[in-house]
Amino acid sequence: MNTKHIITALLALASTAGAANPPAPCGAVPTEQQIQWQRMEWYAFVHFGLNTYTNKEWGYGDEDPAMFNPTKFDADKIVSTFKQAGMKGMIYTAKHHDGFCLWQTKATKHNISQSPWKKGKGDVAREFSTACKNHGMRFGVYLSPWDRNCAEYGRPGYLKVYYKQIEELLTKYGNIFEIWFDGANGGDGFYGGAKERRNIGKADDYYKFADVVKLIRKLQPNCIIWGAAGRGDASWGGSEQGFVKYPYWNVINTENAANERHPRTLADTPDKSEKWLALEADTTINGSGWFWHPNQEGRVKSPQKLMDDVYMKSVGYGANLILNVAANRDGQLDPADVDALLRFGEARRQLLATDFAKGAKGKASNVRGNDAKNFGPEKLTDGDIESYWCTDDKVTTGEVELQLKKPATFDVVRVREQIRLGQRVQDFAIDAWVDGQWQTIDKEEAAGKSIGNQVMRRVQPTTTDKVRLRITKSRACPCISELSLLKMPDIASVTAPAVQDTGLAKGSWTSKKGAAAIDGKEDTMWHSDKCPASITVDMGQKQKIAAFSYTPRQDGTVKDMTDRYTLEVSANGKNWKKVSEGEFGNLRANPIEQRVDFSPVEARFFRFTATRSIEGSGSSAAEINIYPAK
Ligand code: FUL
Repeated sequence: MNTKHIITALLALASTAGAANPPAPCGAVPTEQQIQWQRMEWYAFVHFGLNTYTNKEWGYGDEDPAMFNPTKFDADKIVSTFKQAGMKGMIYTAKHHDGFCLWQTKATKHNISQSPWKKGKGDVAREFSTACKNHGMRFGVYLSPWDRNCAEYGRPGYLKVYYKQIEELLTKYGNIFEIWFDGANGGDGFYGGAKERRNIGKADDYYKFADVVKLIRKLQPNCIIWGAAGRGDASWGGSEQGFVKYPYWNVINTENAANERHPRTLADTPDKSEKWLALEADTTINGSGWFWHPNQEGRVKSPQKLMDDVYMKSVGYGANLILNVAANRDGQLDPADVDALLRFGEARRQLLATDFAKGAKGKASNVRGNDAKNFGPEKLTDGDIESYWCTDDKVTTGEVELQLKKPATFDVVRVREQIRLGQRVQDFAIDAWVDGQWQTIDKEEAAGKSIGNQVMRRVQPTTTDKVRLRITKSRACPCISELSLLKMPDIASVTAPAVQDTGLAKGSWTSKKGAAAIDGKEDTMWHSDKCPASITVDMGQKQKIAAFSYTPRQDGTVKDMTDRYTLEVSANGKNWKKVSEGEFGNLRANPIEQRVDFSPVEARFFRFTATRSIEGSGSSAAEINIYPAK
């Protein structure tokens, strides 16, 4: 038998040995909603209300609604700026502590119907939620429990008002991905003219957060509840500067949930009172405060600071980041804030664009049940966040050596655990093969403690083709889903990308078969087993169009990936005219959005036909955009 035969025989043996079973979860695990939410990474906060006009951070509750008149407010423009920065959604302060509601509510008279804007018919929550829907962004609301306007605040009567507000926001504005209950409470206020101090005692008892959580679960089971005295799904990061403390643990003891300490601690052995409570770090891009202020010029955080002190210390430590970009009195974002946001967004995009470990071969000290197919070391580099390297149950330490395809230079190492199975790792180290020996490269303070959804460790700039991950302490067998090697761009030289034309808003488009290709989400796709295959889209109204773009499937597969097409248009859905046909090049190596221009034409309908696929006999498209004629 030569070596090849021995390997074939061993592989055959391994396959008859059967697949190993996945390990049991360890301790508290996240809900599906928490998992999806943690994968969002970051989104915007927009503080915009009467404080915008009074130059205050907290309104007393007697402010005049007549001040609110943002004549240039354009939700679409704001939301597309966030999208361009790479954010995944936004949360709007529908009611701040001053009690003024910026949607058409029946719960209190102190609302936007009293303002001159749009003759009292305006609804900021509605405009933001529609814009988010049109751009494939998620929408959430901030609803302050503390209400300095309501006469009943501090008494049981207020709860009816407050619950009604929750109900309205969660039933009239589509999917709400997160509801934010600020912790600031009690104290003095207008309270319907009483102008006194009201003390609510323990917030959890007064607001009855247990009931609030039940109500929200009933109305929108997928909504992440922030705050609510630790009864929700996520809580405060512990600073308003946008960082969390490391090591950061998702799993905490329920008794501590209401009064968390930061950094959190993790028990060596899981116990029944554990709860998965994710963290969100919050901060504002402009140093002048959460609301827009006339003196905010020159106070915006630089892209470098946003990367070093905010992003790397929130998302990089495993938490989510909510970054506030306030709208001004016209209802627009401050250009300096936007510039910093887009430059930071571009730097983040560049940081994450290339993973030098992708596809690297691996050797592990232990593989669960010797089942490399399901739990082998190469799961770390397959670009699939769900698959993971895992050891046998009793083995709680271990290492993986990765052999890169070619030497690379990197200075950030990202590691992810398969959090569906709990948070396990308590200590790890990252080494690189440099000058003929292994050197530990993670030199940060508290190097390599927690992992969770992800950690990004800054390491000394290293050039090598061999990297090693060592798990030195874990509550149970480690389940590591990814290891990535990234390079931080030179942020000072990153420029904001030219304002991207995102195409026509797609919120009111319809398509029988192709809904997933026009939903604004690249992680969903239209798929057909056949090729050629078509999708027809009704854009709702006739308009002059001059280009379209196609984004191929984004799930890492080339099977059934369409690379030849025809595009036809129609005014009535019956008579069709071909406006373009051709090939999308280089998709196998670089499956990105490709735009095709054609001669301007009036159309209400378009039909995209996939006429060839790179591999397989089916068709697919992650997203199709249409661009108006200029
Ligand atoms: C704080 C509030 O008091 C601030 O005004 C702001 O809304 C911030 C996000 O949370 O606790």
